[in-house]
Amino acid sequence: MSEKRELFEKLAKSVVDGDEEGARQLAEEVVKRNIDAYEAIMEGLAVGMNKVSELYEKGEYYVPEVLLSASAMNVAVEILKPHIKIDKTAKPIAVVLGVVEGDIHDIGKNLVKIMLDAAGYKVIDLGKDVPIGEFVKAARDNGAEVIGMSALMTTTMPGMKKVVDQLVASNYRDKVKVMIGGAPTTMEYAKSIGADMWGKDASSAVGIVKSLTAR
Ligand code: B12
Repeated sequence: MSEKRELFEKLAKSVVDGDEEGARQLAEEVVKRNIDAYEAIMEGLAVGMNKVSELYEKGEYYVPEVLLSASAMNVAVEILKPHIKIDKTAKPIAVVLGVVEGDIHDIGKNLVKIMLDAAGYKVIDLGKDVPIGEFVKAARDNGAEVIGMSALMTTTMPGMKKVVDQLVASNYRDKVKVMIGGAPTTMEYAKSIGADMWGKDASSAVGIVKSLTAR
C-alpha cells in the first residue's frame, strides 16, 4: 500500500476510534509530507465518519462514541483546511449553505462547504439549526445564486419545503436555485418540494452548483 493510502486509512481509523490526539498527529503528518489536504479529508476522515454512521445504525456505537468521532474529525479538518488548494479561476458565485431548523447534524454540510470552498465558490455558511427565514434573507443580502440545505432527520426535512415556499411567497424563487441533501433526502423529495436538485454526497455538490449556475 502506498504511504498516502496508509495515512488515509489511519486517519479513517482515528475517526472511528474517536482518537482526537491521533487524528491531530496524522493531520499534521499529511501537511508535513505535502499530501493533498482535500484528499485526506474526503478519502480519510469522511470515510471514517461513514463507518461511524454504520456502527451507530447497527447499534454498536451510541451517542458518546459518535461525539468523540465527530470531534476527532473536526480537529483534523481544522488542521487540514488551510492547506486545501482553492481554484482561484472560478467565477465568484455566492452559495448560501445551512442545516435546517431543528437539526444539529452538520458533519455532512461541513464537507459540502469544504468541496464548494475548494472549487472557488463564495460560501455563506449559516451553520446548523438555521431558522427558516435566514436562508432567504442571506440569499437576498449576498446576491446568492444557490441555496444549499441539509437535513439529517425525517422530522426536519419539511423545513426545506418551508424555505422553498418562502422563496415563492417573497417573489424570489426565480432569482435563486435550490439544492438539497442529507441522508434521508432523495431526488424525488427534492422535486416534490419544488427544489431544483438533490445531491447524494459532498462531491456531487460542486457539479450541481456548476450546472445550476451555467449560463
Ligand atoms: C453523527 C450523528 C449525530 C451527532 C451529530 C454531530 C454533528 N455535529 O453533526 C449527534 C450525536 C450530536 C447526533 C444527535 C442526534 N441524532 Co444523530 N446521527 C448521527 C449519524 C450517526 C451520522 C450522521 C453523519 O454525520 N453522517 C456522516 C456524514 C458525512 O454524512 P451525511 O450527513 O449524510 O452527509 C453526506 C450526504 O448526505 C451529503 N449531504 C449532506 N448534506 C448535504 C447538503 C447538500 C446541499 C448536498 C448537495 C449534499 C449533502 O453529503 C455528505 C457527505 O458526503 C446519523 C446516522 C446516519 N446514518 O445518518 C444519526 C441520525 C441522523 N441521528 C438521529 C437522531 C434521532 C438524533 C437525535 C435526535 C438523538 C437524540 N435522541 O438525541 C439527536 C438530534 C439532535 C438534533 N436536534 O439534531 C437519527 C435521525 C432519525 C430521523 N428521524 O430521521 C439518525 C438517522 C440515527 C438513527 N437511525 O436513529 N447525531
